Amino acid sequence: MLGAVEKYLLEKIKAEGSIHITLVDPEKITVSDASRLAENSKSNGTAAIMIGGSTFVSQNHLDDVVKTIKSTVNLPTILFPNNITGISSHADAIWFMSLLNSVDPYFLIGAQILGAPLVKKYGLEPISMGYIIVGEGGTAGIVGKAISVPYTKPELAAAHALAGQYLGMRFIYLEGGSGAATPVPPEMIRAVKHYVDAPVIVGGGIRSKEQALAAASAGADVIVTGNITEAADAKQRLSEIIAGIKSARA
Ligand code: 1GP
Repeated sequence: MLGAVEKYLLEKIKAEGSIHITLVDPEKITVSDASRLAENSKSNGTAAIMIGGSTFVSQNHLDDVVKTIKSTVNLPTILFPNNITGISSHADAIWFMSLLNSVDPYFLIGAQILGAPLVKKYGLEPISMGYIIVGEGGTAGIVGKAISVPYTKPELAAAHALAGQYLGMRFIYLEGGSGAATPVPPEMIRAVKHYVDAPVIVGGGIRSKEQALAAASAGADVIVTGNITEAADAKQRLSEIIAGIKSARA
C-alpha cells in the first residue's frame, strides 16, 4: 500500500504536471529562518518541504528545524538524508535512497541497513528513490564518492535511472549538486524520462523561472530548489520559479 505522502505527491504530479519542492538545509539555517522559509514556500505554492544537507548537522538542530516547519505549515516534511544522522523522528516521510553511482558500498546499501530500523521505529514513511549525481555534482558528489555522469552523456544517466527502476525504486533523482553553476540539462531529463516510468526529480543550480520552465518542459515531475530560498530576494525568486513550473503545463 502506498503511504500518505507518496500518494499525495503522485496525485499532485498527476493533477499539476510538474510540482515544486523546497529543500531546507538545516546546516545553513536557524530555527526561526526555517519557519519563515516554510511559510514563504507554502504561500508561493510549493508542494512539500525536504530537509537535509550534504555534511553534518547536530541531531538536536535537525529535530528542531523539522518540528518548527511542521508547526508552521501544513505541508508534508520529507527527510533527504546524506547519512543516518539525517533521520529525525519528527518528519512525515524519508526519501529512502541509494546513491546509484557511488563507488562506496556504504552509500549504496550500508547506511540504509543502519538506518532502516530507525525509520521503522520512528514510523517514518519510506519512499524509495534512486539518487544519481550528474554534472559537477557538488558536495553531495564528493561526500557520496560518486562517479558523476557528465551532462554530455544523457544516455548514461538514463541507464542509471532504468537500473534504479528495475531494482524497484519508485522515484529517480537527478542531482546536479546544490549550487551547481549549470542545472541538469533538458536533454538529460528528456532522455531519462524517455526510459523510465518512475517520476523524475531534478535539482541543483535552478535559480530562475526560465531554468525551472526548461526542466519542467523536458519532463521533470518534481523540481527541487534549495539555495535560492536563502537569497535575500527569496520570496520573489520562489514565486517566479513556481510560476515557471506551472507555465510548463499551460
Ligand atoms: C540539492 O538538488 C538540490 O540537493 C537543490 O539544489 O541548492 O542548487 O537549489 P540547489
